[in-house]
Amino acid sequence: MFEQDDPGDGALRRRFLQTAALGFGSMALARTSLAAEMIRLPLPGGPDERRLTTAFPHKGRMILQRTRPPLLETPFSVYDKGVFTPVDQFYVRWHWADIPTSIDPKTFTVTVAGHVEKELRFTVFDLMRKFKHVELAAVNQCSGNSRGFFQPRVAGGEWGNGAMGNARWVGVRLKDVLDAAGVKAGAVQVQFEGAERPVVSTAPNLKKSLSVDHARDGEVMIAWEMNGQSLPILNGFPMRLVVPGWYATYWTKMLQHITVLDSPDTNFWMHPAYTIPDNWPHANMTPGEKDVKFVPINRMVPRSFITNLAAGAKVPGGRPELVRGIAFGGDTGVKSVEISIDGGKNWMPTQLGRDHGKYGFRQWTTHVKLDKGDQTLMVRCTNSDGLQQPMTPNWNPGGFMRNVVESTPVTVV
Ligand SMILES: Nc1nc2c(c(=O)[nH]1)N[C@H]1C(S)=C(S)[C@@H](COP(=O)(O)O)O[C@H]1N2
Ligand SMILES: [Mo]
Repeated sequence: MFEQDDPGDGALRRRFLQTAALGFGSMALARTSLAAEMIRLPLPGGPDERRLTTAFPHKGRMILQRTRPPLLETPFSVYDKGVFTPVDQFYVRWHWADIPTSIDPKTFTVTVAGHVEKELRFTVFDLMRKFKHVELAAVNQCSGNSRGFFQPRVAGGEWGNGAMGNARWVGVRLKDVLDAAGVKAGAVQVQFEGAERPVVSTAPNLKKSLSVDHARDGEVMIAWEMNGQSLPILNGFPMRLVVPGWYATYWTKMLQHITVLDSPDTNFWMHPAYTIPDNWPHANMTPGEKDVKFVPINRMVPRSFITNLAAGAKVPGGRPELVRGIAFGGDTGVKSVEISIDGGKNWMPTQLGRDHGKYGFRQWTTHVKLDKGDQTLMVRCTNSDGLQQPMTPNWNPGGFMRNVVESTPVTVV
């Protein structure tokens, strides 16, 4: 688990305030950078290159997908450095541009209201003091991660594969917080809302809901720390929801309102937004297909990637070459990761790295001996429920839940 001496509340509060004082709690408008540095990120239908930016507060070098509201993608080489994604290169996604630029954690509160015995209100320090701390490694992945690879192309942020990240999250159980408020009989869902607002007041604010049972499963948490740092403001300072195994649309940042509902949430962001064809794990349909039933997106599915070789890499042949990468099981752990060098006919096992918990990235390594010429490497993850990545890509109008076996073409010299 977490290699951290157990700081008392005072120490935790001091550390939190220290990182907050470094500026994590406030944000100037992105500095405009003049000379644009580019990175290759070829997508079917283009573009082949994207702009890199270092203009965002507390963020290092990121791929700029959109400035306002910010969409920042993690450059893929970052995933080769380790199983936990550096906080300053963790991807960023916001729906609405009116994001508070400065938050005082001593006064910012989250309220628990709705179908409860008593309404409660907590600062992040109240949560630290009143509830047991928990820690968990989990992958935060946007529903539309890899959307840019969808063919035919669909509307939305045209992400490459960098709208995902793995962190150790520290916080409190949502269950404990809900229990303190006392969920009344007849409650069906719990709704979450952050502190930002749409620029146009008629646009619907982002609200997402989980079933009461899910919200109280003891794993969903309100986190204030990722990978040993307080959350950067763009990742939800001072506190956010962590929903292990579920797509990040539910991971409400800058969490301000928790509302227990006694009837199902029918707001736009639950339906029709963020819905998938009702055939999990595929979330698949034919473009133009009629009468498809759509349901809210939910559990993640397994994925795996090569991280030390990019498409088009030149690899020496005739001797065993190291290939390594990351995988995750989705809503459960990784059982195995296999590699194929013959277009998916034969699969060979790889060695899995340390298990940091079933919801996190798992590193894998292997050696392959390749013949000279153009070759394609493929990796495939099977999760502990036996669910395996498919060989054909799915399609849906949202560009959600891509998890096809990825191919990496290389030239063996
Ligand atoms: N308050 C708030 N929380 C939010 C969102 C948002 O727009 N506002 N977007 C969600 C979506 S769709 C994603 S993919 C994740 C992104 O988390 P990150 O920016 O920390 O990587 O935040 C989720 N939580
Ligand atoms: Mo997302």
